[in-house]
Amino acid sequence: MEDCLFCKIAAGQIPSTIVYQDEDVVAFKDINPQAPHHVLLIPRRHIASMAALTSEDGAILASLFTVAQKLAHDFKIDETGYRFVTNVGPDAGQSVFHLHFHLLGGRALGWPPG
Ligand code: D5M
Repeated sequence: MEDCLFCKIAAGQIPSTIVYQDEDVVAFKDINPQAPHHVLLIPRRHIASMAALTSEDGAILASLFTVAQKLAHDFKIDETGYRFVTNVGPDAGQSVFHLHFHLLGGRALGWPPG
């Protein structure tokens, strides 16, 4: 989608530190990390947020979760624990309107989140 920051990152038009990519999913380091390990996982295809998902999107969600599981293992945060979250809309603080999941780990994470 034109003028979408994460579409441009997925297309390689804006630099990022990519830690994983395949034909459907891209994972890159968050520019403002909130934990020792903080990466964003996105579908290459533009989906504005979780609120825009449909029953047709099961396969891409499975891919996102499977890649997150692999990265958590690679980062060795599966031994201690990690969080995999998506923000939806203003009250959750969503700032980029291309579906993305935050994978956070490497420190104890508080609950409830701020
Ligand atoms: O999270 C949006 C996240 O996107 C936020 O944690 C910063 C991150 N971000 C913004 N621009 C970039 C670039 N250019 N590279 C990497 N990460 C970026 P949200 O859940 O929408 O608040």
